[in-house]
Amino acid sequence: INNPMSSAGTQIEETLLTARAAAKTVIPTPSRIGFLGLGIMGQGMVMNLLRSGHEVTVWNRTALKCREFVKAGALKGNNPAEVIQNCDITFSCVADSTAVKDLVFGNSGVLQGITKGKCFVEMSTIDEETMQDVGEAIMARGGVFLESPVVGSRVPALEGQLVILAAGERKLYDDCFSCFEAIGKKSLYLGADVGQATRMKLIINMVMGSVVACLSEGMAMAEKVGLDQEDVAEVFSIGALSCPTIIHKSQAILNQKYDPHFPLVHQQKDLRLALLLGDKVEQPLYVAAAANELYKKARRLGYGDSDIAAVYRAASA
Ligand code: NA7
Repeated sequence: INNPMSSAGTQIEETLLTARAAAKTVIPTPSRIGFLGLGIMGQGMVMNLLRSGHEVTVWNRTALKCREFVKAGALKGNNPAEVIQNCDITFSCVADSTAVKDLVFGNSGVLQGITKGKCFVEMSTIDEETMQDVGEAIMARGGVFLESPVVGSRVPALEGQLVILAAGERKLYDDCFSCFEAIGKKSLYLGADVGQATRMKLIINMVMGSVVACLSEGMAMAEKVGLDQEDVAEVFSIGALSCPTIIHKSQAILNQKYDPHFPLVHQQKDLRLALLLGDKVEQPLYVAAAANELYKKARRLGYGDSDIAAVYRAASA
């Protein structure tokens, strides 16, 4: 009944349908684009690259996830090295630092495909040291490197409304113009210093994780003191706290709908990484540290693959 392959297939078909609904005019670069990682974020980004007329070669660890994208016009690479060899600019968006290291330094990995002038753009949210190691390794082989984590979750990825944060080689940032146009509503170049974009992304996600954790505690307390959670959500939606995160996550809590827009396990990773960054620069992070504990508890309760709104389960346990 619970065949993960067939459920992956259904989710991807839904992704394709939603992505088709978005419309944008982009003049695609003639460069051949590679994309490694067809998770929640990669799926939306690749569809928007294809829709805007880019030539895209995809690869994913679980190869089955490539199928719908090939049907939609993508080419398929057999491994990361082959994608790099066949493309001019290759993007990567995978789970975490371990995944990035496997992908870049592993057998038939990115590094093996890098030759002089090959361009690699790392979009995953990882620790700055790994990002810098990857950048140095790419450049040591004559490649060109840009880090570009993105702000936004499943729906902004599908609708081409991400915010792209970039640092590294300026020319590569410029060469990515049509790709960033296709996947995002805004891109920012934060300088040549690789790590700056990651730092910005971690701060944004640290604040978001703390906000959603606090919302969960508020909703849990509302129930304990006999308030109707629907009333609380309504007051949020009309007051000064009315913003997409509070509105969508309070609705998710009300409806107990935790299908992943932003997997909880990734939110906890980002809090953990933000805490490490705070440690380095002696910045106290009391609120984020407490929020991190709540997400850890939610993971322990089995909600790692659910949406971050499931942190409510830990708050209300
Ligand atoms: P998902 O939906 O959890 O997808 C994770 C992706 O990472 C998916 O394509 C995985 O492949 C891939 N992955 C995980 N581990 C590995 C290893 N070891 N090697 C290669 N590929 C791997 O994440 P999102 O799309 O929501 O997020 C991606 C990033 O953007 C993340 O850093 C977020 O914080 C922001 P699979 O399909 O499981 O074979």
